[in-house]
Amino acid sequence: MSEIAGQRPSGRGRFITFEGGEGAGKSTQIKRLADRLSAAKLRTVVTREPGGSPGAEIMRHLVLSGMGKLLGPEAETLLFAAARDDHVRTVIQPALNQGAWVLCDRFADSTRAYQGSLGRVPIGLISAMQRVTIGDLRPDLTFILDLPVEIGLQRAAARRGSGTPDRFESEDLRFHQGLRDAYRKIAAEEPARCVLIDANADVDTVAERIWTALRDRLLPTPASVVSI
Ligand code: T5A
Repeated sequence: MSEIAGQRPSGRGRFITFEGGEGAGKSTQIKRLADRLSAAKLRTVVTREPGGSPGAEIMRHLVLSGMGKLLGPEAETLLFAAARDDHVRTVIQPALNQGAWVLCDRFADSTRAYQGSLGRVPIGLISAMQRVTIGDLRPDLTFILDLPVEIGLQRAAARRGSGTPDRFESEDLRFHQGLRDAYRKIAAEEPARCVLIDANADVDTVAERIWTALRDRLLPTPASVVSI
């Protein structure tokens, strides 16, 4: 039987976030990791932002439709913050309190990169909103999936088919290059929390890179892994 010793069922679980530009492969890799953790008998909760709770999914609809953009960068950032507040209170924190491993597709780094670096919303305002929405909550580990923007956009377009690009997919190439730079900067500034993953490879190879990093960071002693 596959099993990982050292799980803390009565303590706080683990909070792992996935970040990156459009079409980087976050959803694909979260599913892979969730399957692997579940096979190792760890309770996992997969969620996403914007969204992840009924209230936050309403906000998701607003921002991805482009309605938030019409209100201006600060107001659009407030919509993301309101969604995060509901998501953290009703989904993420309760799951962590029950010892689950929470895998979240985007979190606060998305606000820093999209609204902060690219949207020019002052970092002081973003930090103030963050104090309200997430308090002391920080991911134990953040995977930043990195790949050339053209490849990510091609993947996103192929998946979308004849559908319309959303609010952020519609931005120009310079925006997406800036986004990639912003994420690389976050990874460089916070190496204890963030791992930059080269996502320009096939799904299995990227999944293995993520698994290796997770094992090194969160399951540090070989003795803690009984068999996987
Ligand atoms: N946002 C979000 C903000 O501006 N501020 C915030 O605070 C927050 C939280 C959310 C948008 O909101 C913005 C950022 C976003 O623009 P979304 O619809 O949730 O939008 O979309 P994204 O999070 O951007 O995610 P995507 O759906 O674009 O891409 P993923 O999840 O990174 O990629 P995935 O796994 O769906 O893969 C895309 C396609 O590529 C294929 C997949 O099969 C799929 O078809 N693929 C690969 N192909 C080849 N090789 C690989 N290794 C592949 N991996 C996946």
